[in-house]
Amino acid sequence: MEKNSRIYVAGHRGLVGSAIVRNLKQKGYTNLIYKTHSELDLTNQAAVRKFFKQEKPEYVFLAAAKVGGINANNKYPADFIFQNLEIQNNVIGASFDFNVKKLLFLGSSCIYPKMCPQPINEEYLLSGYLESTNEAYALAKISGLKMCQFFKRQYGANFISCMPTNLYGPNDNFDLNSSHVMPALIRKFYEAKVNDQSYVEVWGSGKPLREFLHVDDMADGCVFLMENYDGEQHMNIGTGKEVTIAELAETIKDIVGFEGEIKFNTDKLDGTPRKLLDISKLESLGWKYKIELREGIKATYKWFKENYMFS
Ligand code: GFB
Repeated sequence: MEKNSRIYVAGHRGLVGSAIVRNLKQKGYTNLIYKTHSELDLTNQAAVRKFFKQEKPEYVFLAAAKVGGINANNKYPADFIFQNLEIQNNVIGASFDFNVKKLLFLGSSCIYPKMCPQPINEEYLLSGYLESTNEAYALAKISGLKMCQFFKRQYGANFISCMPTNLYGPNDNFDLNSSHVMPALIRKFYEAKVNDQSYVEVWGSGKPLREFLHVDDMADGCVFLMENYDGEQHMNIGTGKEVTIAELAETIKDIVGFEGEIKFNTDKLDGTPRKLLDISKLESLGWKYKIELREGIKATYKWFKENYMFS
């Protein structure tokens, strides 16, 4: 990938896409192409093909998706599977038909079976039942990952995939009904502090374990893979470290400076008990994360206070 290569970042305003744009610019890539959702609806195949024909991207980061936390995934499975398959098929299909040199497809660690050995090795894919709360999203992402592998195997297309652990950072979704746990708790503890509330409600038992990777590390890993990896095997990306939701809540409570109580609402779902990724394959290529969890949460909280527009 040359510094003036035509690089399309699909989903450039989202959590991951915006971080990839920042990372590419920092590394001196000057010819970035992106379109807002209103300029280009990726669920519209004709519009996507017209865009690829006109813009002729050489490299594609497919970071656009319909995403959400446990609550959104559990409530809207048809939307999650249908819209993500539409987006993936349109972008991967157009990338093949318009001779894109390389495409990086982004998925998620929820593609792995609910109960599989930890840490989760890439080979465990499809070895057991999926977690029910995000089965729809997981099936879409598994299909995208496999589609890239099959285009590489059948046609020699250089389409690769990366499966990240739970991500967080600037430009995340802080809506309390559709967000992931990290932005949700940052907002909940912030609002509890400024409104002098007596407690913050945390969903579930607090017992599930989660791994968190800052999105700037995720973006750096994606650009590293685009620059250095051409294999058929999908690649896990994470930190290899996990915390319980209760520990996460205590950390965010401390960083925000909230002095009230934490209450666990066990009527809410826990979801997958653990999903710690085995990141040894990516580490063997020479890439490792940099941003530790506490430092990343402090930076995200600072961004949140300075940028979030409460709806
Ligand atoms: O981040 P999260 O929504 O998604 O939930 P998953 C992680 C854990 O945090 C669950 C708990 O056990 C939640 O019950 N939690 C506690 C909360 N308080 C809250 C809260 O206020 N909001 C939220 N959202 N969670 C997602 C998948 O699973 O992981 C997606 O559904 C994707 O498809 C994403 O794969 C990376 O980590 O459980």
